[in-house]
Amino acid sequence: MRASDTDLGTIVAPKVERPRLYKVILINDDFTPRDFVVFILKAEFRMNEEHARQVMLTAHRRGACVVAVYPQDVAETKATRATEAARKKGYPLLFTTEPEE
Ligand code: TYC
Repeated sequence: MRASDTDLGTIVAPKVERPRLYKVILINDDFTPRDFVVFILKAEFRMNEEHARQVMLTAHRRGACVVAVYPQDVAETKATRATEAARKKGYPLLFTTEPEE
């Protein structure tokens, strides 16, 4: 215990760091059917049809789109599950993760 901890005149604010958040990013490709991308976004990221279609179209037009932001373990698990679901169907669809600034 430090002397300052017992000093009744001192209020020590606990330093709580927020866990860093990670973006899940959807990457465009020329082969995965649009409807399959929408299906995966709804299934893995719990999006409704309209939101899923908007995200899919943004990735299609711009090359990539941020899908959602989560703690690192959740982001990596979701990106891996979604990518593997596409592989099982023979599609090259890719989800990546990167830390949020
Ligand atoms: N570009 C694909 C097509 O034209 C559709 C697609 C959209 C694929 C977004 C991947 O992240 C993606 N069939």
